[in-house]
Order: sequence, then C-alpha cells, then structure tokens
Amino acid sequence: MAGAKEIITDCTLCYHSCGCRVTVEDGIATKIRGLKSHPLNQGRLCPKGANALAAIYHSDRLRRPLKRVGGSFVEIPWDQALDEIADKLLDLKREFGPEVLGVFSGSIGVENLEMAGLAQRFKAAFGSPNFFSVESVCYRMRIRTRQMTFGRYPIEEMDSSLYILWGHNPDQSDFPLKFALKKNLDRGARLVVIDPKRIPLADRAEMYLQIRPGTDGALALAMIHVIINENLYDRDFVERYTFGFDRLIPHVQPYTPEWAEEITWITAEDIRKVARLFANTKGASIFQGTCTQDQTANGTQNNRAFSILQTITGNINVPGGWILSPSPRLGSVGLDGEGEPLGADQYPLFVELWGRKTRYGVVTVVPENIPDKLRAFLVIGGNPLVSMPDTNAFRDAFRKLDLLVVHDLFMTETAKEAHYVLPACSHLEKWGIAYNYNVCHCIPYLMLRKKCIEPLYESWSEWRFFTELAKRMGLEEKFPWKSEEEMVAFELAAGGFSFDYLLNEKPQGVFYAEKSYEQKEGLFRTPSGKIEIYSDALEKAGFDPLPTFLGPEQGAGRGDSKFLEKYPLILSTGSRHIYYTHSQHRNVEALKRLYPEPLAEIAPGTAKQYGIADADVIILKTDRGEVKMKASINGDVADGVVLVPHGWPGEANANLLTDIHCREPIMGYPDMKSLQCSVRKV
Ligand SMILES: Nc1nc2c(c(=O)[nH]1)N[C@H]1C(S)=C(S)[C@@H](COP(=O)(O)OP(=O)(O)OC[C@H]3O[C@@H](n4cnc5c(=O)[nH]c(N)nc54)[C@H](O)[C@@H]3O)O[C@H]1N2
Ligand SMILES: Nc1nc2c(c(=O)[nH]1)N[C@H]1C(S)=C(S)[C@@H](COP(=O)(O)OP(=O)(O)OC[C@H]3O[C@@H](n4cnc5c(=O)[nH]c(N)nc54)[C@H](O)[C@@H]3O)O[C@H]1N2
Ligand code: SF4
Ligand SMILES: [Mo]
Repeated sequence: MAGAKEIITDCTLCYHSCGCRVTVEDGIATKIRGLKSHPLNQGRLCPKGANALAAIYHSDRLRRPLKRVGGSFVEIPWDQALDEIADKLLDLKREFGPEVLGVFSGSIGVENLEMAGLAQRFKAAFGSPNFFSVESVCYRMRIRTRQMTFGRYPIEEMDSSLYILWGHNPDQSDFPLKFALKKNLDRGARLVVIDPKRIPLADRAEMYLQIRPGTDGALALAMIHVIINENLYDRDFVERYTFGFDRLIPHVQPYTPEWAEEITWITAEDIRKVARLFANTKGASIFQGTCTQDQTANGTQNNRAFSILQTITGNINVPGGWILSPSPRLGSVGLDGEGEPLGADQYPLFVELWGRKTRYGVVTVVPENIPDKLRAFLVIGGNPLVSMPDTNAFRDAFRKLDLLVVHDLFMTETAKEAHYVLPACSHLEKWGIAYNYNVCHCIPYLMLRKKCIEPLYESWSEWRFFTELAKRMGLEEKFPWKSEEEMVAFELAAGGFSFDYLLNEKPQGVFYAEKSYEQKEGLFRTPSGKIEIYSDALEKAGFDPLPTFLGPEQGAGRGDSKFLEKYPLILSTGSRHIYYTHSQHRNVEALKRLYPEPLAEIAPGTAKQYGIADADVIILKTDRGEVKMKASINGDVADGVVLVPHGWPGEANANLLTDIHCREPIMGYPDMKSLQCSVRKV
C-alpha cells in the first residue's frame, strides 16, 4: 500500500479505551484493528470499535457551525458563531453574574480528560462553579463512597477467584472484562450472578440469584449479617485496618436473611449460601453494576455495604479483590474555580468530602434552576435530552434558556433544541491521553491518544473551540497552550512522561506504575487512617453512618397502594447493548442491523396477564410520561419486571419515563432502575 501508515492509538467509542491500530492512506483512515499488545483488549474490538470508521466518516457528521434562525438552522462561519456566543455570555454575565452559566459534558467526557477538563476550565475562567456531567448519574457515587470508606478508590481487579456480577452484564457493557472473566472461569474461578434477568453468563455461575430491582442493599446487609454471626469474617484484617466494626455487629442484627427474603425475592437459604461462599474465598470481588447500584434510592448505602463486604472478608488489596493501585499522575486540564455548584447545598457529600472538593455539580437539580439561576448552557459531548432523567423536565427547562450551545459530531436530540450547534472532532482527529484505570479495570496503563487524521469538514477539537471562545472574552490567559500537543505534553509532564517519548518510543502505551498488594498502616487516607466501617462523614452530613436499606421510593413498602395499583410493574431502564453507546451509533448501518429497534423485555407470565404477545407494540407509562416500543417476551426476566433500554430517540426514549424528583437522598442520583410503570398493548 503506497503511502499507507499504521498508527497505534485507542478506541474512544466508549470509556473502556481499548488499544487499536488505524491504517491511514493519503490522510484517510481506511482500516481499524485491535492492538494485540494492549493489556486491556489484547487485540479484540467489540462491534462498535470494529465499525468505528463508519461512525467517524458517517455522512450525518456535522460539517459547519449552525445557528438557529426562527424554526430552522442556517450555516454560519466559526468566527461569527464564536463572536455571537461570546457576546451573549458576556451580556448574561453582566446582567446576572457568572453563575448563570452551566457546562455539561457527557460520558465520553468521563474518561476524556481533555474534553471534560477544558469544559471545567472554561466555566471556572468565566467564574461559574456550575459544571455538570454524567458523573452525577454514573459511577461517581461509587468513587465517592469508596473514598468515604477507604480514603481512596480501590478498584476491582479483572482476574478474580470469585466474581459476584451484581447487576453487571459484561457481555453487553464491559467487553474487556467479558474475556478476563471467561478465561478465569476456564481456570476454575467461580461466579455468582445477581440480576433480575437470567443473563447468559448465569449458565456458568454456581449461583444465580433473581433479585427484585432496587433491593440489592437488603441482600448485602443480610450477607453482612451472616458473615458476622457465623464468624466468617477476617478477624485479623478487621482488627488491624478498620474502624467501627464493633458498632456494625449490633447494627446488622435486624437484617436477617429471613428479613431480606421478604424484600429481595431471594430465599434465606440462598442468602446464607452466597454469604458463606463469598466469605470463604480469598480474592473475591463484587463487580457491581457500573450504575445499576447507584441509580436507586439506596445507592450510597448499597455502595457502603459492598465496601464493607469486601473489607470484613479481607478482600482489599489482595490479588483478585479490590486493589489500591495508583491512578496516573497527570497535570490537570481542569481548573478549580470559586463557589459551590448547584446541588452542593442539598447533596453536600457528592461535592465535598473532608474539605476535598470535586468539580461536579448535581445534574438532577439543573431543570429546577433554569431560568432562575442558569440561563446559558454549553453541552460538550453529551446528549442530555436523551440521557438525563425526565426528558420532559429537561426539555421544558432547556427551552427557557437564553443560550444553549451544543458541541457534537452529530445533530442529536439535544442539538435540535440549541441556539448554536458546533461541529466537533472525533477522537481520531485530535490528541489526548488514554488510560485504563477505571471502573472494573485496575490496569495502571496509559497511552498517547494520537491524532490520526485531520479534522473532517470544519469540525474543531474542544481545545480549539474553548481557546478561541476564551480569546473573545478576555479569558485567554486561562488557556495558555498554543496547541493540543502542548496541552497534552503539560498533562503528561506531571507523571514524568514526555509527549515525544510516548509518541515515538512507546506508541503502544506504558505501565505507569506497578500494581501493589501491600498491606500497611497509612494505606487508607481517611481521618482515622483506617477503613471507616463507621462513617463519620455520613454521620456529620446527617445520614446513617452504618449501611441501611431504603426501598425504592415508588415501590412496594414505600409507594402508596393507589399508585402501585396504577403502576403495578417494576421498571428498570438502561441495560446496555454491545452495539451502541448510550444514544450513539444508531446511524451505523452495520450495528443497526444487529439490533434494529428497542425492545422492552417482559416475562411470559406478566405478558399474558396484560394480553401481550411477542413483538406487539406496547405503551409503557409512568407518572412522568410514556414510551412506545415492541415487547420482547423473555423467560429469563423476573415476573413483574420490565427492562427497557435507554438511548433511543423520540417516542422510545426511556427517559420519558424517569422522574427528576425521584432521587437518592444522599447524592441526588435519579432512580433509573426501580421505578413503577404500567403496560398496555397499543
Ligand atoms: N455497549 C455499551 N457498553 C457500555 C455503555 C453503553 O452505553 N453501551 N455504557 C457504559 C456506561 S457509561 C456505564 S455506566 C456502564 C453501565 O454498566 P452496568 O450498570 O453494569 O449495566 P449492564 O452491564 O448493562 O448491567 C445491567 C444489568 O443489571 C440488571 N439490573 C437491572 N436493574 C437491576 C437491579 O436493580 N439490581 C440488580 N442486581 N440488577 C439489575 C440488568 O438486568 C442487567 O443485566 O456500561 C458502560 N458500557
Ligand atoms: N434511563 C437511563 N438513562 C441513562 C442511563 C440508564 O442506565 N438509564 N445511564 C446513564 C449513564 S450511566 C450515562 S454515563 C449517561 C450517558 O449520557 P451521555 O454521555 O449524554 O450520552 P451519549 O449518548 O453517549 O452522548 C455523548 C455525545 O457525545 C458525542 N461525542 C462523541 N465523541 C465526542 C467528542 O470527541 N467530542 C464531542 N464534543 N462530542 C462527542 C456523541 O456524538 C454523543 O452525542 O446516560 C445516562 N442515562
Ligand atoms: S469496548 Fe468497544 S467501543 Fe469500547 S473502547 Fe473497546 S472497542 Fe471501543
Ligand atoms: Mo455511565
């Protein structure tokens, strides 16, 4: 191939960041393959990754900036768009103060340090504290709660002796873990699946527990009860490294397996069995859903109970357990600003812990603060009008904004509501850093994300967009980097790496640290220096310092009986499908063929009760709205439960059903997993 070169980089079509090799011929990326040497994906690509070029070169890509004029969009030059946006922002700031601006970045932003960082930097330079992201619906709750317990963020190690898949389905959502899991099962590792749906992996599990959605905390508490009362805990570990175990003992006495059986649909006998299995296996790990355990009323306390289960069984910093590995040391593109973001007063623990602040506000409070507090909103790489809870609430609020700007590759549902839509570069069109230390992947590995091709059409990277916008607003000092490369070099320098070294000598990436299983004093950076089974932080914030159980707000036990009569079925939204990331990739033909339309999954008994046959079009309804999609009758789903995928546009958008006011009380997360709905055939 004359003029062809191969560039090693990562796939950023979801947050896993698999290594890949991109062939570029005459400036065009023509082929993409997995990178064998990469420790995460070892040469494999999922269907999305394998079709990345179809997404990147899709004819729907935005080409030029668009401005809303009347009811439609007209193309305008970048200069005009930036001048007008800058003028509007400055006007609003003069009239209402800097807090009037909110900035949102999406799930690509969670692991896209530059995109999220630049968005944070811009709002801080402007003077607003209001940065929001998917972090306040996704796995930040897990990070906050583990920090609260351990003083740090321990992560599940991919190679484990006992996997507890607790509302997590790697076949669909965690492509790299799927292979590690299967490899280890073949070598004798053990598996438990806790899920209202009998996912295919349950066939390889020694226990499958069909749980009622939103009741995982009750199961976890009963497991703690059994482990303590049967003396199965790791006494030495508990004595040396924990604080508050003595208070946990009386606290868990009421949470018997029989108590949990009533709530969870799992028999007391199975609860005892799974607790014994877990406590008797070293190197056991709870792989909790990346958001299933958070998007429910008991979210923070679920996370606390899991942390305590890992702790009392001594499964912290042992091979196969939760590991304290160093996160990469990187210069921060983000900037700390002044003031408290919206949500900090209602949900302080999400924003601040022991004086350590995060840069995130609570996204569920956004709609109620428009237009009183927020009048301008920038959406960078997210699609909140499909992905955030209660689409109607968000849409109504967004329509009251004086300025909505969306920077994206495509005309999303959110972009359709914007005043300005700006074309963004894909990850192959800009420089960045990729790393693999997140969620269930404790791999201290990083790579330079290479710019493989020039930006398509007039798309701009986030660096270029924010730098140019800042210039027009007198904020250029806060955007000091002359190029993307310079910005990335700045990030890398903090960890002792140079841009040139990673580009020329280690294009495949490097281990930036060694994994360590060391057990020693001082490992846990809590105020007590111990693992805080009893959490002072929670107590000071007015919550239970020991894990408790709060059932779903709308569900049996809490919801009122009239409401339950009207909405008798339990609704869990957002189980992943391997072909799509959230609202993305529906325009890629090869993927769409594989999963062409959204399907609501219902058990045969439930379907029969409502006169529904397979492939019937049904209406699902909650107090907030309704969606229309086909039914898929599936004997693997628990009776009385409906599973609805998220990310689909229009009348199949699952977030028409979710409720912005149905929130977890400690961190303000929306309930997306344990609402109530009704169903009828169209
Ligand atoms: N292909 C693909 N992969 C993705 C994403 C994507 O959009 N597409 N998104 C990524 C992101 S941002 C995230 S946060 C993660 C999400 O990842 P997870 O939250 O781990 O989601 P899934 O792996 O789909 O697992 C959901 C499983 O939980 C079960 N479940 C539903 N409700 C409950 C419940 O109340 N209790 C229990 N125990 N189980 C329940 C469902 O039946 C399903 O099998 O996925 C990531 N990976
Ligand atoms: N009902 C329900 N809703 C959910 C969930 C659920 O389980 N149930 N899960 C929630 C979770 S955990 C998450 S993380 C969120 C995800 O929520 P979002 O992140 O808002 O969802 P995406 O559809 O991935 O939106 C990402 C957007 O970024 C654009 N994009 C991709 N790459 C780039 C880039 O490099 N630059 C720019 N500027 N744009 C880019 C894409 O085209 C896409 O429009 O969804 C949440 N929504
Ligand atoms: S799992 Fe698939 S989409 Fe995600 S980074 Fe890997 S190849 Fe890309
Ligand atoms: Mo997420």
